[in-house]
Amino acid sequence: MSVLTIDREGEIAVAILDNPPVNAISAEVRCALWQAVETLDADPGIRAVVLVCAGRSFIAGADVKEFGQPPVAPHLPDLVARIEAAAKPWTAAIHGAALGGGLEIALGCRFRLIDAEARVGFPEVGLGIIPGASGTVRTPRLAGIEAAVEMVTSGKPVPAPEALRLGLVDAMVTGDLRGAAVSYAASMTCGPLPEPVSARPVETRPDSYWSERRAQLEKAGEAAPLRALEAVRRATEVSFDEAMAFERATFLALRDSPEAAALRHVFFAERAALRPAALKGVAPRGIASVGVVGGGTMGAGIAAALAMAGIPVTLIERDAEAAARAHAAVSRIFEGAAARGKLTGAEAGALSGRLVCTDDYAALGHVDLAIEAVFEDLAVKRAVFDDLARVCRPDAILATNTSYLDPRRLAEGVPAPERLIGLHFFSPAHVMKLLEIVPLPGTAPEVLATAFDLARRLGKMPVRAGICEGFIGNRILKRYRAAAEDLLAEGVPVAAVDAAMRGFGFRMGPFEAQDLGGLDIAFLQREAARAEGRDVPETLADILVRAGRKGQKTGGGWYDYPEGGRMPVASDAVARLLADRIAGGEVPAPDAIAERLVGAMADEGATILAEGIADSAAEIDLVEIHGYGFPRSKGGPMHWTGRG
Ligand code: T1G
Repeated sequence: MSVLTIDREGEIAVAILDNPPVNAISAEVRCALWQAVETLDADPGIRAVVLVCAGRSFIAGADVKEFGQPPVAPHLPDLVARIEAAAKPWTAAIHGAALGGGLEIALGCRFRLIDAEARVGFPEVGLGIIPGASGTVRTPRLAGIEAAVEMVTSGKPVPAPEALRLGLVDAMVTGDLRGAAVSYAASMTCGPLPEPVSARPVETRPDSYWSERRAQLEKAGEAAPLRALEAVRRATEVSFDEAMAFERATFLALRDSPEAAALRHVFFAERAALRPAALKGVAPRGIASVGVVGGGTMGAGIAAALAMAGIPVTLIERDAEAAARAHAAVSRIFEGAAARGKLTGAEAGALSGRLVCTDDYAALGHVDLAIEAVFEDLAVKRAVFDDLARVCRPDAILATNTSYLDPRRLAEGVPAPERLIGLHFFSPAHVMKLLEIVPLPGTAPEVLATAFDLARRLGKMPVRAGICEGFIGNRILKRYRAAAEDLLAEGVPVAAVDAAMRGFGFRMGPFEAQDLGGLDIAFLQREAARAEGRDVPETLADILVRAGRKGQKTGGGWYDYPEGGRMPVASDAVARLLADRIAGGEVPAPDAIAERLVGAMADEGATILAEGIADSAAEIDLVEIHGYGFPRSKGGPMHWTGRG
């Protein structure tokens, strides 16, 4: 079936693009559109053309799957120019989203209509590239320089009303978009046509404008937005054709960069993770209400995430006072979301009003799913599961949020084990996207499918993890920290390790992160394992914790924090405490330090993969990106070391 069919409504041709799932611009689509321009230009019975798309959306951009191959003619910039120069003017009818090359094709049309619910944008920087078919050159001519800079450097889509206000589109439609576009094309092509966008003038801005915007973008440390800014600036300072040549050269150079390859890897990995092939055809259960046991940091965050996704929540605490504290904690999360503009004040108030916090377990009698998020202790969690088995419906799914315990031990004796599952949220649970989903040996496929469906509703990034200590993420974290301590033992200063990992793209290095979170958390887990008789070698962190150095909260950990502040300084005390564990040695270059630590993460990832704890290297990358701050533009440890 052709990707493009032509209907006729009187003298108006309606070109219907149908390239599921999102009308991406493949080579076939480019050829079909080019041929349509030629054919319709030569058709004496046609006065104008309307371009509509079948399916859920207008064109979502160039076909990212083609990026690894040499570009094939007709190239998109040439197609956009061909549409713009068509003898029969084209009108784009945008529904869903017109993104990247899709918006560029629309800008090549003489008119643009948009459905009121649709959005337009240039997400290219999210793929480590910039618009490559006139987005940085036509947009400033149509919507002005400030709007063009914001769109191409942020990658954020613009809703229909804003697109209309900016002049990106000519009319906004509610209802029959195709009919409105045909009428619009028929009426607007009776008289003189507006100038093609490429022929319109563009303003200029002083150097100070560009240097201010550059300074803002440099803080984020990503290359593509800076290159996009350059391209828009060039569009205001040289001819249209020169600007197009600069944009195209910049796009092609970035498209072949390691960062762009990494971001494409993540793009496809995320989509595959949200809909795992193993669950194809397995219908999830509906989750209409959820119980959360435990109103501490994790429980409150989980309850907030559920409530903000529109799922009624009942939170259980041990007594009325603790329940009230939990209600206040969750309400503060809603208020914080409102302060950041993610909710209105009224929405935050309504969510708080609907949240049920109680010490009465019977309140969980109706829930479809109950999640325990109590203290990380086997006996405490086992008791909660016993209570849940007693009060919840016999078919209610029971989940544990444990991060280190073996879910099989928690589930011993719980009736209907097929409904048990691990849902490992990351703190703060209403912010962190990663959700490790840990099925038990007897977990029913529909329960697993329900967990993935819940993750999608929460806007989380779900990854199936097998049962082992630390599942995927915390197991790699342990290896990462051990490798960092090995560098210390070789004489590399704490600050040099942290600086190297910040330079690689992490927000914090391994030592400063431990100081922030507290060294004692992992210390207590090692001590518990030792108490069970397991062989857990002493770590350098153990020495610090035993000396009372637990991190920022005790005024010192790997660093000192003088005057109770949060500014780290190198610690003589640490040097003394570890003196007999640290040999002298030369300090490797930052890249070598990063290579060593990322390599250690990837080595552990390879073992995790071999053991079947993870289903793919790409999912290990997603765990590290969405749970541990691995820089997205490096693709994850497996991708970056060539194992992804
Ligand atoms: N190319 C190829 N496949 C794509 C695609 C694309 N651009 N966009 C989506 N898909 C696939 C996706 O892999 C998934 O496949 C299915 O479509 C549904 O996607 C020259 C150079 C459009 C908002 O970056 O943001 O144009 O897993 O699950 O949640 O200047 O997809 O089903 O096999 O995300 O409804 C710029 C990327 C490209 C847009 C829809 N465009 N896509 O979201 O569905 S570069 C983008 C999205 C460019 C020009 C430059 C979203 C969506 P599968 P989905 P969704």
